[in-house]
Amino acid sequence: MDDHISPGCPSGYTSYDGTFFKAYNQAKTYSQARHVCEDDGGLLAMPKNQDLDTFLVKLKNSVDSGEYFWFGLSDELGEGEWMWVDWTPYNATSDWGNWQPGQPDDAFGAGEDCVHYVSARGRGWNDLRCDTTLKFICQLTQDEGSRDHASCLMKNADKTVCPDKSDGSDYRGNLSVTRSGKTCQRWDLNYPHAYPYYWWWFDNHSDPPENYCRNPDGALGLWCYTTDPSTRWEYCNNPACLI
Ligand SMILES: [Ca+2]
Ligand SMILES: [Ca+2]
Repeated sequence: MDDHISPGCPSGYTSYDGTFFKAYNQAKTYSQARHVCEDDGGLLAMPKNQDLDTFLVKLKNSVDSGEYFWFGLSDELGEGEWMWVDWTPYNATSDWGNWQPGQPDDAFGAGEDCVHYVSARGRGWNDLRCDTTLKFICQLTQDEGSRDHASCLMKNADKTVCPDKSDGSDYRGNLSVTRSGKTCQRWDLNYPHAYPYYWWWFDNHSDPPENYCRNPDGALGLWCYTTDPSTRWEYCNNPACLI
């Protein structure tokens, strides 16, 4: 079934403010994590302001609230010379940050040069040895990377699946992106938007509850809840065969 989905589209990314993010549920060193993000066509996530930081905390807690997650900030190249993974300099004393009290402290003999979120039991950022294995958060490169990702999802939707009904209510294809390019929220998840139609899904389908565009409620066409916290739901483009 997954054969329809092109290997060129990294899966599981969530859109926020026009950029796509994914919290990986597997532990890697900082450098290995950076490579995984690069293979997806992106970078480790960069929470450069409070709103994005708040979003990323929720995202990683929805994947695993008990673990630490790397993001893209380090002083590997020079002690105290902090740099975002896109090479933007960061001043740990004057720039906005969400450090835990007393951090960064470059503790332990070999130093601590890579930054991560602590678990939901605490809060904020801490520097840690870069060879520690932690879970991690990637982002697709702003603008181009995210635009490519949205069009990649659209292009790879299975266009051979045609609904008989013009409102798409019997559509069972794998389109999972809205008209404006936002990734759909899974029907069985309550985040970022609560009260999805998962009851409908489980009553009517034996498919796994993916994030495909559907019309469960007599709407004018296919739609989905979106993974963008600022857009609760949006219509999807009807499959080409419906037009
Ligand atoms: Ca350091
Ligand atoms: Ca530390």
